[in-house]
Amino acid sequence: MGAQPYYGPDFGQLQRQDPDIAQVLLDELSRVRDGLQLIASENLTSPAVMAALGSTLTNKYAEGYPGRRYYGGCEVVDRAERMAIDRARRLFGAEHANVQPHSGASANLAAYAALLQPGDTMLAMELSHGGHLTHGSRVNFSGKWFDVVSYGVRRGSEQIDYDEVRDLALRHQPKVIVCGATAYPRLIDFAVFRGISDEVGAWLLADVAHTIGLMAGGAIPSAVPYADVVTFTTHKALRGPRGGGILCTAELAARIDRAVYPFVQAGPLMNVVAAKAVAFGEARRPEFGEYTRRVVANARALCDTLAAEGMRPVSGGTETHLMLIDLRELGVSGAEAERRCAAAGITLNRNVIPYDPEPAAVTSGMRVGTPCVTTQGMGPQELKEVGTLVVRAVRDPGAAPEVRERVSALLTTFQAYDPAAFPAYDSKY
Ligand code: DSN
Repeated sequence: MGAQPYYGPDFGQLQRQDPDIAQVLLDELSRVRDGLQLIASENLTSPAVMAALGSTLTNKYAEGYPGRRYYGGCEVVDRAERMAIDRARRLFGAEHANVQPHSGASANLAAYAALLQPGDTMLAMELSHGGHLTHGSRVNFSGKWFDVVSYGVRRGSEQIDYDEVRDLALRHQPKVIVCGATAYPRLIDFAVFRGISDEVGAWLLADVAHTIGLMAGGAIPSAVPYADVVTFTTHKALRGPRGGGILCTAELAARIDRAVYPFVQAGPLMNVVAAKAVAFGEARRPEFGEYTRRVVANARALCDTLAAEGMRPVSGGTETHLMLIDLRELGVSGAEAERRCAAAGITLNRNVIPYDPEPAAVTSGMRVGTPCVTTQGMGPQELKEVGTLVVRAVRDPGAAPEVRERVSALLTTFQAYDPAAFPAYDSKY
């Protein structure tokens, strides 16, 4: 498939001035268009979001907050940040929003800075059971600066062991309890976490980087009514620009704002803040709600197909946008499955599974998600086909050329960034 730039008259200028980088952009667009994107944390953001990102707002220094900046000339970008804050608050029903964090990791760093001192105790989900690096991994600041106690999933159900969470909380009296995960296919019971946090007098921090989009669209229950602080990213199922954000109660608003700026970050990326506002605006539309419900239905269809073909879903299924597959019965490592899928034009990632005997570079599992293919317009019927292609690619490396052909055939109808076949960006938007 030929790669055509999908937005902006400036692309010609880039091609003339810097053909090497222009070629990288075109090649990446070809890579996305020519393959199935099944990485659970990625999406295909809209041309409107792209336009905000590629704007002169990238030039503006705006340390501080709207109306309280440390630079002149901020009156225009102030409007973008106010709109982003206002839209985020209304979208999620939150008392306060900070839209400046550069990423989910920066949002977590700021949230911890607002609530903890170095050496304080926090309770969070073990990375190898689906948590995140910033939830206390020893190789991350969170594991170095705080006294981290980890909870995991039960061996049998492979779902969060809420009894263990409560026992650990009672024993260790953490100042913060973190819930939320990056490789957990089930819904999280925020009410139970709230109850445990209240019992031990801990702040409840919900890191819903993965699921915030599904919450925005109403496909799954929101963490906002339960958590004191909610950290999130804007580029996953939410389909906005790469970035982070924080929602919190009015009580914590000033602490969170001071933690983001000036404690953790200096100048906000105002083009990204404007793009976040665009994405929050898109997410308020009924069509986005439909999209998120379809993401979940598609994940279920894909998961059922994989399970029927002998790929065991961790925890027995999915209630979100992602599934975690245990590959041990197939005798294929996660790393090998990732390679075999790549050879067949399918992009996904290896992932540790709970109690994984293999190291993170190898793993016994793979993580598969549906935000991208759903944005491309695919439905449960296509996801069944995707499932059979994934199984074929993983089981038989020799089938790669045939799978690639079938992937291409599917993508002629559901091409990324093709206005003619891209319902998400239909002109009615
Ligand atoms: N890298 C993200 C993910 O893929 O889940 C988490 O930071």
